[in-house]
Amino acid sequence: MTKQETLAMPVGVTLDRFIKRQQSAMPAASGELSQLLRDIALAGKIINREVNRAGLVDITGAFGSQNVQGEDQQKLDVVADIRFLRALKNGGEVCAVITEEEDEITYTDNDNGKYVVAIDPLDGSSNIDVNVSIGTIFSIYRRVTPIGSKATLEDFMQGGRSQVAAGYILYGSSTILVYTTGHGVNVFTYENSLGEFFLSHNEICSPADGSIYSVNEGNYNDFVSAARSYIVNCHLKEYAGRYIGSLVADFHRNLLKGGIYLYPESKKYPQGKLRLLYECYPLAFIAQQAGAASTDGYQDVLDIVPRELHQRSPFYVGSKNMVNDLLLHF
Ligand code: P6P
Repeated sequence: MTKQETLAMPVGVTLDRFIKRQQSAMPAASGELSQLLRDIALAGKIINREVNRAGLVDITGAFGSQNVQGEDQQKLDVVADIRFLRALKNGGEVCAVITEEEDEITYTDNDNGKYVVAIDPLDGSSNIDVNVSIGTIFSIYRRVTPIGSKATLEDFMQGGRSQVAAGYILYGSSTILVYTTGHGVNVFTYENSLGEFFLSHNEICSPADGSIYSVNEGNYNDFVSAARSYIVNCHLKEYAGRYIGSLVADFHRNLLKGGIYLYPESKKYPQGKLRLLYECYPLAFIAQQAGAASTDGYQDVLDIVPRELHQRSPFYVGSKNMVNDLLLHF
């Protein structure tokens, strides 16, 4: 089977078989990344079950504590954080993790793990108790510090173009896992009755144009002027405003249908609200691989230089031609 045949697999193949076939198409692959992707998918299945049960077992309310963002931690946030950290620790392929829910690096005690992971275990958590779609966003790097040593900040400060894989899980009307390893973007839909993810969209190619814009217009007066000017442009073109308030849900719809998501810098968020390492970089990688684009208004998001773990960034992502139109306003 040629690499092209291997990579162009039929819809309906399971995630596990897809990962195996992709690995076989890359002789240098030794299986650790494949196993890491399986570990993430397993945690996603567990969170999917928790999200589906949330209304029944009272784990949707605020947990009382606050995360590094100063946001009330919803119980599902905490559950998701624990589940992903446990899956990554038990999987053995990861030596360290940064997560939105923890201030500092979390070490897995697997110092022989080749990879580090940056993750937002459950983004959009303010939507949890009103049954709106929420998501997990993850980014994977090969560590740069010596295997066997303790991971350091340097392993997480490699920059967006050093990601070896990135993806998201969207817990919505159906639960999907979307990821890239730099060879295109594929979508897997979860079949609850079988406990399996099945390939449902092969090699996504995002429309170059769109007529959907996603932004919280309530903050319009607070946005940087270039963003305000572009939003007026959207009004004049009679684009459809679609804003779920859950980044993964807005991103995924725009990726498939065409559109642009905007979270500009503002007086309230002078560096932007979204987090570079576990929200902007992974979605920017997926956008790039699907023929879409991203920017902070001044450069491709993947080229932003990371300085700290929970660094914020302005984030504009979506159809290539819409992002290019936006840049004309900066
Ligand atoms: P706002 C959720 O908190 C989140 O990080 C994204 O999922 C979402 O797009 C955005 O923030 C919503 O922020 O300020 O519009 O409520």
